[in-house]
Amino acid sequence: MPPENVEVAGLREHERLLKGQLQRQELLLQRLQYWDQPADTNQARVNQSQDREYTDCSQLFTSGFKSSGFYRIKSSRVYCDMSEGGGWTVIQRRVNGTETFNRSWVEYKDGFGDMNAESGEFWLGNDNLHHITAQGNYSLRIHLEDFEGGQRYAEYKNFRVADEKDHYRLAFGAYAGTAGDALSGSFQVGVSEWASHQGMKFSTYDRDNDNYKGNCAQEDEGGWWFNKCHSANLNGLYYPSGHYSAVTDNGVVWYTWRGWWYSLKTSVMKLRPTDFKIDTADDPNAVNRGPPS
Ligand SMILES: [Ca+2]
Repeated sequence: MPPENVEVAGLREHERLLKGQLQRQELLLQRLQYWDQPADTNQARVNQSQDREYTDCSQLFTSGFKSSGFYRIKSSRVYCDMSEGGGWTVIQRRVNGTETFNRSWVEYKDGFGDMNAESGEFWLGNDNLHHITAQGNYSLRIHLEDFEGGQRYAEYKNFRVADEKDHYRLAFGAYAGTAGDALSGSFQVGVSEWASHQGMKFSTYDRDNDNYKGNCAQEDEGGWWFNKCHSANLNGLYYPSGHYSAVTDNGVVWYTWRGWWYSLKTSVMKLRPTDFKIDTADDPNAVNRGPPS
């Protein structure tokens, strides 16, 4: 073999080795990305394109991912609720009290809870809330259930969470729904001054940013946008049955529906761009009506 051919053969061999290494590293990388995935929710994510960064669940929905489950958007793992028109990025879920929501500033910042089970309880994290809502105009939809089988919802336009420097300050716009506008505290004259959550900073037991001489997060046992202290606290203490008595109103509270002394069974908070267009053909909940025959 002439020397130049030996050199080419050597380079080819080297190329083959490198390609093999690359393939193995890619596989490893893929496995690392999915290592925390339970088998049953793997499907949606595995099929998710790796070369595209989704801004939220609404983009995934319009890209053809129509089943609820865990997905990846930007740098975080999220639960997408593809019901109720689809495209909802879930930011909070309480269903059975498995997870404690009385957590530190850092835990609320990064998020906590069960991000594996389909109905796990979690908080997506204040940094994530900020990053998602800084991308555009988002609506917040809150789904609530009591222990008697009742269901209500509250929706707010222009939901926005500031960054950590501004203590994850809350802003929201017009209300619509059936649960009442507890967030603004406008249900009763004179109440909003101390009960409104508009413009409030986030507080945790170890970071008191509220307007109260004491520490709302400590007394009410959860992190929230407390004022002095609240008319809604969906991160409060979970009680196994609705009515409760305590030194203070520390339950999972939505005042305008069940009052301060009833702790709700279910709370789900989720986000979607306000201008999201629901295509009824895409809506898995829509009743399919064929043309008259
Ligand atoms: Ca205080």
